[in-house]
Amino acid sequence: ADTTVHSASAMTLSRFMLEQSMKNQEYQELEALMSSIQVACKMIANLVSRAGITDLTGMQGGGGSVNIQGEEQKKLDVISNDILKECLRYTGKLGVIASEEEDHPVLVEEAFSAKYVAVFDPLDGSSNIDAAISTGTIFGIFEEKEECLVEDDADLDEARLKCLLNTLQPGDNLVAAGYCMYSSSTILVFTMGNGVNGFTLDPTIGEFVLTHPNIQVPKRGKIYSFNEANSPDWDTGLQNYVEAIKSGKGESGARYSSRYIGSMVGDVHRTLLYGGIFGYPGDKKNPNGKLRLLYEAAPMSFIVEQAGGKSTTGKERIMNIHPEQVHQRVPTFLGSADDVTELEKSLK
Ligand code: AHM
Ligand code: MG
Repeated sequence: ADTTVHSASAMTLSRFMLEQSMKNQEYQELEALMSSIQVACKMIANLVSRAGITDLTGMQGGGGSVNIQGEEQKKLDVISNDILKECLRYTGKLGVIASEEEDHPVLVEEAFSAKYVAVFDPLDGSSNIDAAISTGTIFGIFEEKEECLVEDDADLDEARLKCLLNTLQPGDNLVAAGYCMYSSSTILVFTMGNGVNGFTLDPTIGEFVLTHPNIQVPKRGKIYSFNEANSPDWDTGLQNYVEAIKSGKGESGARYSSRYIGSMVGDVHRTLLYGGIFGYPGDKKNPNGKLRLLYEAAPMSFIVEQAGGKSTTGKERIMNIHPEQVHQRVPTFLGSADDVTELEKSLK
């Protein structure tokens, strides 16, 4: 049998973007952004895979370095943030970026009045790094609101402030979102609002190739993915829901399995492919849960909805929420449409 892999005919991410932008002019500028994001993801994938060898596991500065949310920063969190920032800066398309690892949104000076705003979590799930468990990069792209286009003679400080406010947009305004998962393979999944496609990094040619065209999340699954250790602090509606699905007393009658990595990208990726429900609920201690709206919950919600699934706080669509703060948290439930609808009923 011929075992040659004909990579020359593979749909690489670059070719995919080229074809998309030939069909639709609007994607032309996103092409440049996607091309720098894919480079950043390749660099981060490489660092993550060699972290144990190159002494990149462990804490930034030997420990003690914390981000604005009081979380300890890992060396790789900081490096991944720098890589993404640098790669995005030179596209000339971005005016502002907001990141989990930056206290405040950062203005990209090279392109003060560019068209897009990027939000990202450079290395989500980084508490898993030291054990070589999957992690990921999450990103979202908004268009800049008009007020940010700065005139030459404008008061720069005032203009700057207005520009920074551009990051506070609801998920519904996202023009693209995606994640790159660093696992047994490196997989980049993204949407530009016309479906969801997944690309696997082929290390033999250094290119992302289309392996998961038009991802559709199954209408119903059999897996739930929550940090169940927090369940004593959950509200009773949620406790009852999980009790029901694990004992076969839910709507589908199936007995669900539990899977939880503690890495949102991995848990959401599995939910997209196998179906079921992933969540980080609010609880007595943390009423808004843990996940950040702008660069975790909203981009993932866009992807899940584009794949035919649902995403909610339990009370409203996550994509509807207008952020008030860059690092604002939000209770998050997403996955198969029927599973999320069933959960919503029990929360009422
Ligand atoms: P991080 O951004 O600091 O890595 O935290 C986010 C991660 C998510 O990937 C994951 O869903 C969640 O934290 C897990 O939290 P917990 O350990 O409380 O279950
Ligand atoms: Mg994170």
